Amino acid sequence: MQAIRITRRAATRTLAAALMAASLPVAALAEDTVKIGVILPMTGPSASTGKQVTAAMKLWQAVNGTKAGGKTVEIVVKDDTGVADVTKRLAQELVVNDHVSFLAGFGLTPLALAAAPIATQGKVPMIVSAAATATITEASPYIVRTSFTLPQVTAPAAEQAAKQGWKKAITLVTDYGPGIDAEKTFKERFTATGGEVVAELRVPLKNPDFAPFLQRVADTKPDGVFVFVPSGFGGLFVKQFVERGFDKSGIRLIATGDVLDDDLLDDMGDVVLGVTTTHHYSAAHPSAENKAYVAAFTKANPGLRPNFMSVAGWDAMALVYAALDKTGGATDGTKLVETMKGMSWVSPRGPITIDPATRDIVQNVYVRTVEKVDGHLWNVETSAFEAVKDPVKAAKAAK
Ligand code: VNL
Repeated sequence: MQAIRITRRAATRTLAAALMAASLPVAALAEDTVKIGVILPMTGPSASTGKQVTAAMKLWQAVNGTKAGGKTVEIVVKDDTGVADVTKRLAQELVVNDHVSFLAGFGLTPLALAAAPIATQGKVPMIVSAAATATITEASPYIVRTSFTLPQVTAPAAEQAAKQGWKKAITLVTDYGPGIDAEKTFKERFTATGGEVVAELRVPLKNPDFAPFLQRVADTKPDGVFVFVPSGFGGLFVKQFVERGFDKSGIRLIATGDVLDDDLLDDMGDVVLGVTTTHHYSAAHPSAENKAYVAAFTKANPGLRPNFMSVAGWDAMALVYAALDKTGGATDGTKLVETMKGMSWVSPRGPITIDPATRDIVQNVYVRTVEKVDGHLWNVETSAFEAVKDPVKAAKAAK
């Protein structure tokens, strides 16, 4: 006992001495450190989003180093547990106590909206690198988005349905912000092609059971069903779709890329071969930038394929670094947001720009088909709509 106590005391003294010796450099270091407070679902049904985004952010630092604008960039990750109130409290703590210069992450729309007032009050840039309801960027002038918007990726899906000869469609979406965006956009665009949406079905976000909704689809017999579910839920949807024999029913399926998410795609099975989706990122995107990204991501995270959430995290870091480089490390939030407006770079997904008018992302949207390549399932891009703006904001601006 005695020996242990002595050892402990000695250890404590050594630690205290070390801290004292280090105290000057530590204070100086704090001045040179810029913190990004990252708030994401790290547990619960959307945990894959937290995992993908943080993995990409860490990879960015492993590849590009930790310095930007002469400062050391430090990432602080917090688990929002999927709850809006928790998100708001964490954002407040990160701004007030941890003095973060950026907030980032935000996996689900209601949680991003809960944090927006904190960004505004604290004048802290809030990089939304997941949530995708069109209106999010309007919730604070400090929000800049590196993910996508549902109207942006859904409009091409409706055109694709018309091209496949659909006359009657049903929409089936998760019942909250991004789902409603997808439902409205699909209906507007599909109707414009002369088609008709004969039923609009909304599935709860919590504990979804698609079976009764799929029964409605089977009974109505449309030419096809358009689907949106958030990242992480596509596996369950496909399972229930197949269980009800839809793959053999003649009823077609078109979805946003959230449904055939790269995080889950390879485990969905051959039943999804040939399914068309529209989205801004596929791990199969055939550019040199993306090949390097996928190789580095997979090496750093064995068994994990990067999905569209990851690439938004990667680009959030690209944006933070570019902004800090441009301000020479100055962290005034208003100035940083101004600096970000209009920035353009080549992402693993293709060329992207921060729209200076809306702070939303302008990017290519790809039409993809599931194919088997070397024994694995991939969303293979077959065509692209270039430099697509969020159509909701573009329509508002045109008025
Ligand atoms: C949202 C939109 C979330 C699309 C998603 O996955 C997604 C959102 C978590 O805005 O809440 O794929």
